[in-house]
Amino acid sequence: MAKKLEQTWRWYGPADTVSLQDIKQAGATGVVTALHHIPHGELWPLEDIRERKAIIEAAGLTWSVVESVPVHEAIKTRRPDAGPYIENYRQSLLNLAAEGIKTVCYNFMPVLDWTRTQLDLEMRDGSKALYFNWNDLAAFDLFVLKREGAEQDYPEDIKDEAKRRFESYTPAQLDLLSTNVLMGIPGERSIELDELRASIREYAAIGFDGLRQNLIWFLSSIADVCEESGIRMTIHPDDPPYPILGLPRIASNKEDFLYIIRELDKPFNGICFCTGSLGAGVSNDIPAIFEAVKERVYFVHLRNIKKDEQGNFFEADHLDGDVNMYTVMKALTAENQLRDQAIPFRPDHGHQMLDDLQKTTAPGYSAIGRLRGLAELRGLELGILGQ
Ligand code: DNO
Repeated sequence: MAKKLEQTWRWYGPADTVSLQDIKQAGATGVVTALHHIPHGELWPLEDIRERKAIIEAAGLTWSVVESVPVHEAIKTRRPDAGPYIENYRQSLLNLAAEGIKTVCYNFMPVLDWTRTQLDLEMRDGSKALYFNWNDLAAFDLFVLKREGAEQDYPEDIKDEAKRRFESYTPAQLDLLSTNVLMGIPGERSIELDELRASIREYAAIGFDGLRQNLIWFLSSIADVCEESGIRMTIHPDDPPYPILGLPRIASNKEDFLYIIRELDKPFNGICFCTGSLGAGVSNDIPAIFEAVKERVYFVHLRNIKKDEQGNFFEADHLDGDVNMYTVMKALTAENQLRDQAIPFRPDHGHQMLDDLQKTTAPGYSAIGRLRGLAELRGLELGILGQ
């Protein structure tokens, strides 16, 4: 009998408006969560991990993946004060492993996590999706952030349109654009403009090669702990997968991932294969990337996007978009047959739809759109497995 993937669901913890019961009704068995109340860089105490695990298990679910144990900026930039943050990271991993939670997602994106310019793009069916638009990003970059040298990063047509938009937007629209770009993970804090400016300067000095080296240094610094405790680290791709606001990006395409897994060639050094993040890259061939790195894929985000000629993209329905989800699912289910442990996947983001349109929900993480996504994806898997 063919093995099924593990169906998981991201939960932002007890404060999430989507409950553990909702997750069960969506049909997921695994929970993906993090201790969002702990500031980046601080130690995750055993007690807090136990408490979260107990809440999840009391609901009849399991905590399968941690998304994320955030990597502090001092580590990403390898500042002289990085040492204590590395120590905290190592101990947090040990504490998680002691509770049997051994798949950990993280990212190495400078300062900002995922970036969108709009969180409520209306679809033809009236549902709402997250959206990334270069003209708006440039409007923010050139006229709100006023980043030095930003003019060199955009073609003329985008600069013209950005100026037009900046001049026509109301102060409220401009505020909303900034809020969207600077937004952090729900329950975690957003970045301030001045902080972003300072970081941009810091990363300019580090550059692409420096950031790559910092990542390998970070992984080397936690390697013994991961190997001894059986932790598998999974790096999340950059979202979107290209440099923005002058910040370097090092996990955006096949070459990046091959570099990361070969430069530190140990099984603990794995990948969170996010089809939506990678899919936004104009030259990214998603099935080809999976084929190249699949042995190191320990966690999967299934999401779709639609791009236009300018490279702008919106998040499409899970089975509809530029990513051929059938091909991806076929490769994924085949790889899953080779594993002792089922590969966990989660429906990543979903449209805000039906009753959720009236609710305040974490952007991308309303219940019904993800429930639809998960249902479609599990149906696709079942169809492929033929049982
Ligand atoms: C967005 C998420 C990301 C992801 C982190 C992983 O919805 O996929 O925020 O959790 O980048 O560290």
